[in-house]
Amino acid sequence: MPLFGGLIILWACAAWMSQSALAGPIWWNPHHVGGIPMPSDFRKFQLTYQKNIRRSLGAGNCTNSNIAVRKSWDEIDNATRVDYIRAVHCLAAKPPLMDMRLAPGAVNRLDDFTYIHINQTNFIHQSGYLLPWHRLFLWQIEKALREECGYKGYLPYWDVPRFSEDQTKSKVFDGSMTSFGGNGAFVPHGPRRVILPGLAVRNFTLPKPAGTGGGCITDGPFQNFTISMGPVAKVIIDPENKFGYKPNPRCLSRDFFDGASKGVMNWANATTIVASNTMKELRNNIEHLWHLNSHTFVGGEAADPFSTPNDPVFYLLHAQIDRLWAIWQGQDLEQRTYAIDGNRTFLGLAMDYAPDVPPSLATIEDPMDMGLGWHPKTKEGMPMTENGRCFIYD
Ligand SMILES: *[C@@H]1O[C@H](CO)[C@@H](O)[C@H](O)[C@H]1NC(C)=O
Ligand SMILES: *[C@@H]1O[C@H](CO)[C@@H](O)[C@H](O)[C@H]1NC(C)=O
Ligand SMILES: *[C@@H]1O[C@H](CO)[C@@H](O)[C@H](O)[C@H]1NC(C)=O
Ligand SMILES: *[C@@H]1O[C@H](CO)[C@@H](O)[C@H](O)[C@H]1NC(C)=O
Ligand SMILES: *[C@@H]1O[C@H](CO)[C@@H](O)[C@H](O)[C@H]1NC(C)=O
Ligand SMILES: *[C@@H]1O[C@H](CO)[C@@H](O)[C@H](O)[C@H]1NC(C)=O
Ligand SMILES: *[C@@H]1O[C@H](CO)[C@@H](O)[C@H](O)[C@H]1NC(C)=O
Ligand SMILES: [Cu+2]
Repeated sequence: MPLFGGLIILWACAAWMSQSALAGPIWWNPHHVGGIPMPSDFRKFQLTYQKNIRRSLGAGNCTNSNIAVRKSWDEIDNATRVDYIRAVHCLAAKPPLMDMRLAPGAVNRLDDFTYIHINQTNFIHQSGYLLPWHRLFLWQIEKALREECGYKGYLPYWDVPRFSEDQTKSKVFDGSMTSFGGNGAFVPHGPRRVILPGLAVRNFTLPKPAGTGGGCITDGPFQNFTISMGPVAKVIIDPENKFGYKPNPRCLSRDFFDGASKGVMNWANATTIVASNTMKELRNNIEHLWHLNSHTFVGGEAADPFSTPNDPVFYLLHAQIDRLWAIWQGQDLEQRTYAIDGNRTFLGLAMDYAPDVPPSLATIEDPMDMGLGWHPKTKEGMPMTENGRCFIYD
């Protein structure tokens, strides 16, 4: 049992195949990917999902020939990785579009994303909005990378289960200039409990296990990256800067914690997730077997439930979560696309700053706040090939 396996408090925030005939139209590179190959039981779910999505495409704008294929970072080509990293730096060099009076620490275009994630954290984790909100969030950054910074590919995902035994074997974290960099420098530290501000429960805390880093990352293209907002979840909350909106320029830190990956975010648990029978089961499995663990594994900035998008790997981490939901939905698009489960707030708790949000069950008609004035209904964030969305995961 991993250290945190029994905790009650949980925040929310492929290159192998046995039958080549199954490859279909999906791009596939069987070489040099490494890690633990996808087992056939998971592959079965993946193929059903891909087949059902492609069959569902009609004569609309999303077709079999223009559908975006979101691939594993380990399987895209080097040039696409270089281009993605370039585009992230490009957004980091652009001014924010948001009103900086809301958050003087929001200094670049990436911070527009981090800001709204902080602002919405207590509604979009451990709630019914977790999956649809993050789906639209990912779609927005993918669009910004492509339209504002000329990125030619689509959002990649971190192939977590393939590298569950040693994530540094993945090209996501191998420390090369085409990765997101590796662990943070080792800084001696123990486990801590941090307070999640805003919940109307006195000092609601989240445990943070001690990993093997803790300091600034020392390699890769984000080595000298400066982040500005946050941290938000802290041992002591400063009432003058409760949500970390003030500028706080600093390096990107990580704190790899193997206990959240090894024997946890493996193929068996990925399969348990996509094999869930109901939406309630799916959401519970995603939150407890995967979502918290993937943030906890990376640690440092990525483990702050509010300002976690400060770590550029956040988007690949959430693309994997979105992919697991997509595969589950794709087993039965008719029954599952709009399935929802969960409360309107974090664990149904009241918030000290939003007394008029009833902490009741979320519905697909509820509006969500995506930032910059966009308030789509929850149901808009659920399908993958409608409302301007058009993507499939390989
Ligand atoms: C990938 O691209 C980077 C940057 O251009 C280069 O340094 C590296 O050698 C390339 N790696 C491979 C495997 O081609
Ligand atoms: C989020 O932003 C709204 C204004 O758009 C503000 O009223 C609210 O207090 C903010 N919440 C947090 C947690 O920052
Ligand atoms: C970061 O800064 C150091 C010191 O100036 C430099 O040696 C290193 O190459 C920089 N790394 C990147 C990825 O720019
Ligand atoms: C909550 O945490 C603050 C420090 O951030 C501390 O001063 C206060 O005593 C704590 N309150 C309770 C009820 O534990
Ligand atoms: C799934 O993850 C849990 C920890 O969240 C772990 O205890 C369990 O052994 C894993 N299941 C499998 C089948 O590996
Ligand atoms: C939260 O949702 C559960 C069902 O998922 C429901 O039983 C409970 O009443 C809700 N809590 C609140 C405070 O509305
Ligand atoms: C579909 O394409 C048409 C023609 O290019 C365009 O006018 C319309 O806005 C598109 N609809 C969506 C939902 O993207
Ligand atoms: Cu989140």
